[in-house]
Amino acid sequence: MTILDGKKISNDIKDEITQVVAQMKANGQKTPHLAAVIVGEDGASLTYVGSKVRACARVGFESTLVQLPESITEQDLLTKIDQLNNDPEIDGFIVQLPLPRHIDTQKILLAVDPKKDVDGFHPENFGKLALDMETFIPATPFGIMELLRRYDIETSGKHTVVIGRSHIVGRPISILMSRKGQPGDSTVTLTHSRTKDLAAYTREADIVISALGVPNFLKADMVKDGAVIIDVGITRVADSTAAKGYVITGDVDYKGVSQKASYITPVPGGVGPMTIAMLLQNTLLARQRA
Ligand code: BQF
Repeated sequence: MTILDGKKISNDIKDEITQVVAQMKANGQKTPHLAAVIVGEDGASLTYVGSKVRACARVGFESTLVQLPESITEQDLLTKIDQLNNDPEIDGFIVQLPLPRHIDTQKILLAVDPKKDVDGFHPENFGKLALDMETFIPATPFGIMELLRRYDIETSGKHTVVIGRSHIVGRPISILMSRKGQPGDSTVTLTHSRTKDLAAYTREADIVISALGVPNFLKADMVKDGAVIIDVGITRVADSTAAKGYVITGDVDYKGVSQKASYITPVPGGVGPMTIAMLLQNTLLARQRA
């Protein structure tokens, strides 16, 4: 069994980006600049944007954190997005999700200039992904593909079972794994909350990608020997013995499933850190395409 070390691979990618940025600066080119918009004070969201801003500093990018109150109106948020769209200094930006309930997320994502949409959530970019056109691949699916690529895991002709049909992970990764190429060329089954006898699918899977958000959902008796296991779950589970009062728990019962897996991502330190690295990669691409 090989642990897919997302922490290490994400550091390799950040080192590679650091080198490219240093060269850009030496050539007198503009430094990539990412902006992150956060609405409200959700603890997990603040942690995530904090990681993104720190990662920018680490590779030599400029970054701007736009913190807006929970009470902001949809119109005022749209105005802020318009400013970022039209700011030549900003190469790419993200709107940290989830947004407060009084704001229509679809309307906000539609307002982001697709050329600066480094999360790849704009419908134009999602459509391009489905059609094999140049786009920004959403960071989490992009990170999963990069892990498979860097560990040289065979995906061609394999049966990949995805659990979860979210717009951010399940749906795009199912498209990417079925596209031509390596990684890709997989036969993909997309399962979800209405799937009957889900274990019948996962037991037949060569590759399982779980993006469900139910701690320890996938048990050893639900996977076949030698399967590749990608755990995208990151649920905070209360734990009074932990320093922060919670532990981050994946969808996979790691202890049991790792006994059968050929490759498996840990949580934390698997897909999560790759997400941050690929956001930086997309920001670099936005600068290079501008
Ligand atoms: C790790 C996210 C759900 C909803 C909105 C490293 C991250 C997480 C885990 C991280 C995530 C999840 C992010 C680990 C960004 C991934 O070591 O396991 C990094 O920062 N993520 C987000 O921005 O929004 C989310 C999950």
